Amino acid sequence: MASSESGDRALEALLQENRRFAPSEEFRAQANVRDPEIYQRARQDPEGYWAEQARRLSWFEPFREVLRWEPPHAQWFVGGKLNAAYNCVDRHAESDRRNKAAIIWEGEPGDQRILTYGQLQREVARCANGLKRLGVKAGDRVTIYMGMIPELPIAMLACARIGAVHSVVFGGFSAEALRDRINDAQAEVVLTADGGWRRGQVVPLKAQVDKALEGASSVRHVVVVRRVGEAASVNWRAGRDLDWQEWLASESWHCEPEPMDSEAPLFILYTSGTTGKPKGIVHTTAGYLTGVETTTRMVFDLKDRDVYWCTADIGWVTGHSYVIYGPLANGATTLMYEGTPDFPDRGRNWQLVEKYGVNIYYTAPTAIRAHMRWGTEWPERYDLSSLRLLGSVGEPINPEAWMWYWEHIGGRRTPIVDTWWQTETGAIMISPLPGLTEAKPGSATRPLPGIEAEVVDLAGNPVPPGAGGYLVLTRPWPSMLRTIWGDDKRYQETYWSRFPGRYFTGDGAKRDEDGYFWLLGRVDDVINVSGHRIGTMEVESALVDHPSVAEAAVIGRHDPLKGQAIAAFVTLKEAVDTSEALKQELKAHVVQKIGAIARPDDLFFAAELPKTRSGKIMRRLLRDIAEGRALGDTTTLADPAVVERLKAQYQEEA
Ligand code: 7RM
Repeated sequence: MASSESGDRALEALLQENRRFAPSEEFRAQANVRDPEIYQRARQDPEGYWAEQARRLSWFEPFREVLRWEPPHAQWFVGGKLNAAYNCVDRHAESDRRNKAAIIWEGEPGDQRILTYGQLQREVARCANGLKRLGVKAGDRVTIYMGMIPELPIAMLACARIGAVHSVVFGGFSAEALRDRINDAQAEVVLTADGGWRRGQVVPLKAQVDKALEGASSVRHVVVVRRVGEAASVNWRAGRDLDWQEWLASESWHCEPEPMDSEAPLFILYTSGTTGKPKGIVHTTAGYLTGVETTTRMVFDLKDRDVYWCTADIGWVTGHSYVIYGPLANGATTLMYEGTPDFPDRGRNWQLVEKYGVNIYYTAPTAIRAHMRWGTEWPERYDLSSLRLLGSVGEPINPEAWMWYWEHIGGRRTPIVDTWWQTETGAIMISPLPGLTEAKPGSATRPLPGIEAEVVDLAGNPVPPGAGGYLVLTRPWPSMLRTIWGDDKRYQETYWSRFPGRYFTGDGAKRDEDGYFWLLGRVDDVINVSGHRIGTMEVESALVDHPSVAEAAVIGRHDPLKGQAIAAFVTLKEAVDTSEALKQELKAHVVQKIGAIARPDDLFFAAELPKTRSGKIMRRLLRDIAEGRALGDTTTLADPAVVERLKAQYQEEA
């Protein structure tokens, strides 16, 4: 398999890991899921299990059929009608939870806003009316490009309320990346902000939208939230641009939710794949909501009195599912924070935990490693005793980080749930159930009830315990992606052709003697930098777009903090000289094309790239070089001397 040797070495260390952490009696006794029979029950009757979960939602019309599976296309809860905003907001607003906090928001400068379910219902309804006035109808796409401000979930839920399909684009993406996503979705309305706060600086969002819309565009209207005011200079295009406040000033606070088919698309979210073009992952209403409602309740053990905090940005799937839809579907209180964990100082997250009495905290290993590096003095300054459950997501968590998290944040008291899932899976697939599962640091443990996973070899046969292979999901599940927007062929090829009838995750994994899964990272051309997915081809395309570049090969190399770092090997066009200035220019070019998350950490000028006789760049050898390993098999190279020279040169310059 394609997983690197360093991955294998790390895994050997992982499999030596035999510490076990069982939930305390106290936690077990109060847990939402206490009966281990649940796994068995779900396995015997998966459709019955999922139907039972789906019935916890509020339906305008009940479904008649649980699953219609025509591989690789699934329809769940066929014939049902429901509304996602109604399920996340109204049904709580119309209950005793009306005055319960739905969203506790804190801005980076320290301003706050708390929206109760009752208030959220009104804000969402008013925004939905505004969208209708702009002519947005069920099925139309709306692009949302904002920072972490309350108007972002209000906008998402407003779309859901009228059946429009939202496409949230992470505020860190560049104007060009935004343009591609707007064009692909053919959005007619963009909702944005003048800017956002990040480390005391303004991120100029509206200016990026203006750039994205230069030339021809499907967009008729841009609505702008005033977040930073004077701090951003904003150009105004009369007739196209609207001020959020003015836009909504005369709208009614009431709007009937649209009854939507179970299979109506709820949102598109773009994610990186093996080619240069990001994939628009499509999620539908009933299956997605069932998946996130169930997993939030079971994995995070949510209780009505909890304050729950997932630190992800809503621009990523973790934010969609576990900042907004999952917690709100459960009627929970979700905390949303605008800024970064190191502003104004490195104690900001712990200060927020203390200030709001956070009970459940969900973050990424890269963030945990950053806190480790910053030192225990920061968490020690604050009272973290409210925490009762911790979660991890985005990449494999190394046992050292797991232990640090457990000891210094959880006070050796809280279970940790290491949750494996993807944009495509919509919801958590492999994770402990905190009241039942004995955790092993570094393992996501077992598939949740109703989910079936296997590790297989290239031929699709299950591998024995301890052997590496490809992670596949062997049964459809409600929150699975339905297609890639506008490209169903790519959907079929990417996920369902490698192992027909089974979903290919793109991840390598091993299973141990206890049936626990150990994730090994991607086996395709996707890099995971700080829990963010970046396609090697996207970065390569951005580099070769520069007039000086002839060819580029991009790889992910191991990085102790970020998981992986981006290393680019570039050959220049004839008559172009290498220089430090050009190196910086090329990095900046990638930032301009994609966004700061894709900025190469290393950029290396090569005279030639190692290629096979058929002309394929051998990225595996570049990885060996960048990770300082002995070179693997070079016999298929057209000219083995190329890679030897490159290695010598790299060692000299690195
Ligand atoms: C939720 C999310 C998906 C990729 C996935 C994996 C990696 C995510 C874990 C993990 C090991 C985990 N969606 N991944 N969670 N690897 N253990 N707990 O991250 O679409 O952005 O990325 O992330 O490689 O395929 S994502």
